[in-house]
Amino acid sequence: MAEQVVFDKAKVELHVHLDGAIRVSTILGVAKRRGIPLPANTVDEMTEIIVLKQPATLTKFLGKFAEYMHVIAGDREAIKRIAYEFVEDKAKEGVIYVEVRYSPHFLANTKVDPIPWNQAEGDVSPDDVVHLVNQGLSEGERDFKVKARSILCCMRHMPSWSMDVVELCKKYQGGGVVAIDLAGDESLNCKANPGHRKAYEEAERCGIHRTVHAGEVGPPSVVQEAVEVLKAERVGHGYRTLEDRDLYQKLLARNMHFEVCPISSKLTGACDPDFTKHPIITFREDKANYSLNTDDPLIFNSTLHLDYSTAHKYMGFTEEEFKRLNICSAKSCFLPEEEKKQLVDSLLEAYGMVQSTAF
Ligand code: PRH
Ligand code: ZN
Repeated sequence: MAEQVVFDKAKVELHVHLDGAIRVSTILGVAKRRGIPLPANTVDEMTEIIVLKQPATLTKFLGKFAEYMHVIAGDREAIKRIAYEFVEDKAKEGVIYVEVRYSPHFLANTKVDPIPWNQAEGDVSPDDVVHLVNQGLSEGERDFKVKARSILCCMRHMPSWSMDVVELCKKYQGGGVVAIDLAGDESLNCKANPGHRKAYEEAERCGIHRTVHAGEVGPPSVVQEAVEVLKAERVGHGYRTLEDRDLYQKLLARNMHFEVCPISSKLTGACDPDFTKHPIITFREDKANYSLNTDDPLIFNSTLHLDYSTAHKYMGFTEEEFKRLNICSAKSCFLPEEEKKQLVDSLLEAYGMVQSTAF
């Protein structure tokens, strides 16, 4: 999809999945090296298979990961490489700080129960995955001058993994992991299982930051549960919050951060495909705290520029609003306070908004 660059300034991205942001050329290259057959041999043909072109459902969208995850999962070199290349791709989009998320279990191939992609059992554990991703991200940071941190995802359909996920967050808290997330199919499995609840309690107890995919396709009650039970500090998507005025007002008053993903929300069927009716317009009018994000650029064949140009073209977003929402994003990121302050300052400087202290 060709896109126009409407905001060519420093940006912060808070909601993007590592396994939804892999280069098609890397999938093909790794498959060839590992001797894994794929239904296509060229980038164009493989793109055609992976990409969602028309609005579908969240369930159909989530099925797309199965087209290629078995190629990357369980391969040390590939896992590190996708993290490294991810940082390079973000640098090209003008991102200066990114929080990238993934499920350590989905990229492992040890006896994870059940083995996610039907691949052969091997010796790459979820812990190894986190270590490899951290390495790839930090080498990317060094080479491309983008600050990259990660968020580990629990999956709604696999509550038995959630305690492992929070333990990994604790273990790698100083190694680049900043938060826990709950992703997956909210349409099939709305209420957070006790396994997820326990993991989030432990996260809060240990000072691990918390975000939850909620109100993307699920009702406002899922958002309420995310905030009140799971103690989410940010909401992934959160569009359907608007259906409950009281809840929305309460979250506005608390300055809750919504991680908005416009292109994603159209193609997963989460929102009306008519962008002029998008919930982000209400968020903007109410001066809510939200970010603009890609979610899964591989599957949507998109870039962050496309999300920005869509907001500009169909929703009347201005440069001023782009600056405001990026400052909100920086203020809502999961970095330690001092680093967060530095990030906010670097945006203010990049936007020419620094108050001169010279007399
Ligand atoms: N909504 C819910 N789950 C999502 C989304 C979307 O924002 N995008 C990715 N995912 C899930 C996929 O199953 C992916 O494998 C997993 O999150 C971890 O990145
Ligand atoms: Zn997501």
